[in-house]
Amino acid sequence: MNIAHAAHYLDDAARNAKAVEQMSTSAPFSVGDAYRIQRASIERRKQRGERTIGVKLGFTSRAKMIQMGVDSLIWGWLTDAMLEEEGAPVDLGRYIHPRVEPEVCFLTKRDIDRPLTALEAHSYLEAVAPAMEIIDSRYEAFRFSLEDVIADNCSSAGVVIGAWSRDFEGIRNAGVQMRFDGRDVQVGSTGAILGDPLRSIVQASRVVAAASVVLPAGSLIMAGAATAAVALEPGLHVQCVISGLGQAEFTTTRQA
Ligand code: OOG
Ligand code: MG
Repeated sequence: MNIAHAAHYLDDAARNAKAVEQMSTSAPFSVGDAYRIQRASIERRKQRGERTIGVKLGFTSRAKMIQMGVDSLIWGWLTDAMLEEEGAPVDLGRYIHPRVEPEVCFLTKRDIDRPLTALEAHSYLEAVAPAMEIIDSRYEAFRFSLEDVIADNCSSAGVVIGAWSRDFEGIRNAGVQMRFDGRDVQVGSTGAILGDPLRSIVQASRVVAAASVVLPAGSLIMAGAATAAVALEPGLHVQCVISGLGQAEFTTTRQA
């Protein structure tokens, strides 16, 4: 596997919003190489002026593992270019085949530079918010192996974050609704995320420490979707409501 070549291939697919063939079907590669490709593609983004603002976890719920047929926890990078303004129109033109999923987002207040225990996790957090991730696999038909999706920065494409709160207890087992135009399209519980979304902090600390990365204070951590993801189309009002925590919303458009 040529790491730089693969990173270029996936980065171009993202920039041009044009799907490409899965890589692992023609040339299998390791999970280690997949993370090397991911890292190299993030370096390309940084060279264009993007800034990393945190990390996201994937496949932290059964619903997501079943939907995508992958059952290992994965992680990827979030950059400032992925932030979509909450409450505002999102232009789907820069996406290939976007899907939205309901998530919980954490904001850290201390550097994370080692594996944390569940008891410590709390003291590393500044705030929590209802959020949505817009995922957009760069692979045709949204189909991939574990290695493919890691190399593709775990389908990361867009993030919408609602109002911040400090109610870390209230999010442990809260009802989750994803709504399109006021209709529920997915319902679930934050408890579906690793049994407790606060565990995503423990998991995130483990994966970054294993990669010898320090996650600076002020980083975002997306805990992973509580339900399966739903395909987006233009002209929708999209809302994620988390009981007791609040909501995040956006509308979709497609500019010609
Ligand atoms: C991979 C990303 C998974 C999550 O929240 O589980 C993910 C994908 O489903 O394309 O973001
Ligand atoms: Mg996600």
